[in-house]
Amino acid sequence: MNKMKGIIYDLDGVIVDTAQYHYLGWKKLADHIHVEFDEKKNEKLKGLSRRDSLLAMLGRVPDEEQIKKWCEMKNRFYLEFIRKLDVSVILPGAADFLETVRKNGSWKQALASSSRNARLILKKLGIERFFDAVVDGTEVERAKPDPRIFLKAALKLQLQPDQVVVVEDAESGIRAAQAAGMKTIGIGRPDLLSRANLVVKDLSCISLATLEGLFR
Ligand code: B16
Ligand code: MG
Repeated sequence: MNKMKGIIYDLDGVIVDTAQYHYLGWKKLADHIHVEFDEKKNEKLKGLSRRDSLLAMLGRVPDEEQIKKWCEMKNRFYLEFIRKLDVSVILPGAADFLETVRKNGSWKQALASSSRNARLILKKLGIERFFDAVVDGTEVERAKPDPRIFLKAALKLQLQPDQVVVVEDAESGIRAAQAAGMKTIGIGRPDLLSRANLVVKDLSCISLATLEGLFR
């Protein structure tokens, strides 16, 4: 049996804080098409795919052509906002944690993000070198809470689900990881992520010993 273990990270809300730019992109689209939208409504979009976010924002299902057009428009706005992205969006403890795990050598690391822009963001921030595998929103048909994104990441790491812990900030992501048979660490509010094996504020609050403890 393979002794290696794996960590699969979500991107937005775990490693980087790009949520503010997603919000600004949706807000610009909402203003453009005269739909009411604010930060409170935006909370419900957290972790959803681009298409699901649009439908949640509208509260209805327009025809496919319209969906495509508005998704593309939101993405253009989003890309404008992240054009000058810099390392200040990396969340507390994330870079150090990725580095520590990498150096330790007995863990493989993967990224599993619903974002179709995930690779671009990793590249812009110079952090793609930490990951042995990446699965992004272009590679999966079904968004979280469907477990397939995490199963695909584990497959790329050549690990079984029970050798893997998933780090997620969205409830849909925790559900997806559990459906995949993986351990879970929630990043954020314990009341919202109570399903997770462990909930912490950010990656500065955990160590390799914390990870090992989950497998004992
Ligand atoms: P894009 P994650 C998710 O990233 C974001 O949390 C979510 O707000 C966004 O709608 C989704 O990616 C799709 O992003 O429009 O760039 O494809 O949390 O799964 O890393
Ligand atoms: Mg997230």
